[in-house]
Amino acid sequence: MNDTTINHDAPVAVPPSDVVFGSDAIASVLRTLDIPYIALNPGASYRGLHDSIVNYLGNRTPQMILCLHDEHAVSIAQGYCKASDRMMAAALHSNVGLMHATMPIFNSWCDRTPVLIIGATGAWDAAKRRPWIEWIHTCSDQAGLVRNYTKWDNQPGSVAATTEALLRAAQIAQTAPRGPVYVNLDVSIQEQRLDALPAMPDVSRYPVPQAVQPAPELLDHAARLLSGAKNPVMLAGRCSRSPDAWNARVALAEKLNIPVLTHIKLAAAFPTDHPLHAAPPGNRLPADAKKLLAQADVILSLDWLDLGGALKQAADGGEVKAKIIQVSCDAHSHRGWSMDYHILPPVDVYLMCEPDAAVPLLLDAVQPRAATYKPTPKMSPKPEKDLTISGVAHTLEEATRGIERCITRLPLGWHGGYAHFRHPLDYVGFDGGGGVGAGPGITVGAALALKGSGRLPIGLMGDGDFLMGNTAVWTAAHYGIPCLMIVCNNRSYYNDELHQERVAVARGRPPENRWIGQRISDPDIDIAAMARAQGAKAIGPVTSVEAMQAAAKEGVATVREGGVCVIDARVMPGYDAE
Ligand SMILES: Cc1ncc(C[n+]2csc(CCOP(=O)(O)OP(=O)(O)O)c2C)c(N)n1
Ligand SMILES: [Mg+2]
Repeated sequence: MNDTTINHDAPVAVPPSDVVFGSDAIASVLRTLDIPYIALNPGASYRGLHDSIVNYLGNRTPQMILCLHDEHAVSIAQGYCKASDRMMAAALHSNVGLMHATMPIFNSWCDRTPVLIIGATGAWDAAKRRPWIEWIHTCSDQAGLVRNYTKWDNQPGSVAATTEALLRAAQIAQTAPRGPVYVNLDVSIQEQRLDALPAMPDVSRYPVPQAVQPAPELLDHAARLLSGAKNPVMLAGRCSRSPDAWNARVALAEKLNIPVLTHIKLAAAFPTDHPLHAAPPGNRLPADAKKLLAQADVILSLDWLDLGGALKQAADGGEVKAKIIQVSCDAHSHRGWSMDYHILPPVDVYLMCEPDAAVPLLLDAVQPRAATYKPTPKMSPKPEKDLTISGVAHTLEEATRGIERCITRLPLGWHGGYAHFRHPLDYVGFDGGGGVGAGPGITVGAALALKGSGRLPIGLMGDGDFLMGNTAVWTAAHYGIPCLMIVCNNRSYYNDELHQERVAVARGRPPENRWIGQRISDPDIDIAAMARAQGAKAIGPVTSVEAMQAAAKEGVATVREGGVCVIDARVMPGYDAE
């Protein structure tokens, strides 16, 4: 469990030579930036770079992670970053690979995840373009395909300009609010012969800037509001995976005796079994959470994903009276195309910085507050007669008791009370952009980051999600990246069955027809066979609670021994999530 290395596709020795090419310099910059891996599906538009990574760098730093779909390359990089706070690269073939990968780029954008995306194009100089293929794979403003959901893009015109572009891209991607960036490499710049390898930049002089600190007077104002509040509430939103930052949040909550809410779409931000954790997170605000917010006099939002939406739900047509303290620098990423900024919230004190920067300062500045909040009893999943998502959750709890785990994905029907998160790495949150098919890739990427940590990566995902992204399993099997995928297989795009039912009911039409165009049965898909075909251990179909108990145990044991395991859990359709 403690070996951090993955399988390495080792190149044969390359005879020493003084001859260097543009892409050798570009690959060397990636190494200088300490990019650990580059996930990719190959393409001739970056055959120069491909050769340089293999034959010039020996396929190390970055090491190639071969993917069977361009989408997985970006999802894996996103998952890696979610579990490590560390940037990874993905390479995409000219326009078509990029087209395939637009969805996970959008997911990464909404998830505020830095992914260094290396694109490529046929020669921009038309005189150098190979006939046909390089003409169809060259387009004006290729980055225009993804500009609306990347932080920055560039198509550098020389090797020197590429070096600068990569340094800038890495810096921008990792500056909060973080996000994907796109650098498009011209095939002829990659393949041009150089007289010598240019000097590598001193990357320490192009650092990611220090976190912005909140203005003292705003901090003081926020601290006074919180210290004097009668019914404050903390919304623990986007934050890093740092245990220190986690401990500071817990200490702040305890000093203020403030009830805390967390978000099911975001990574773990607060221990959910803490007496101050007020309600299990749901897709919508649970009733208890709405009540708390409606009665609050001060709300501290630590970069809550959708503060305006939470206030709207709590106000129920009226207006939330509380003073709002917003700690977020997310507005730096708000632009015209995507509405992923959600409803505009009213704010009384606005600390435009990351919560991780503000929380330790608030902890010092606030006065201890006497408890006014009475904890509510916490629920846990109960086994039912038929296998349900609740039953899967229950058996997984039993199979992982005493074992550190990282939940890399949750199915849509999951209830926030099914599992507790007690560490920042217990849960890495959703996909960001609601793009179905990312679950397997994100799981493999998170597992890559967690390899050797002793923490067991477990992705619980819908069958629709798994079926779109399932060939990421091969990448995990090939590189020896241990992870467990539990497919909560209701043989349906069930979320959308519910939509069809709602529409039919609203129109007075038969809801019985909701399954048409939604059910994935007749024939049932043998998900275990799909996993087995790619070299993973596969269990299922699992159709009873007893069989699921055994499957969960076997799956956990397989992954602890370094294997990849997929369980086809045939769950009854039905959602417990609010
Ligand atoms: C790329 C993409 N296609 C379609 C959708 C619409 N959609 C949202 S949820 C969903 C169903 C997903 O099915 P599954 O993963 O099996 O989960 P279930 O709804 O059955 O719980 C679909 C198709 C989407 N969000 N993303
Ligand atoms: Mg389903």
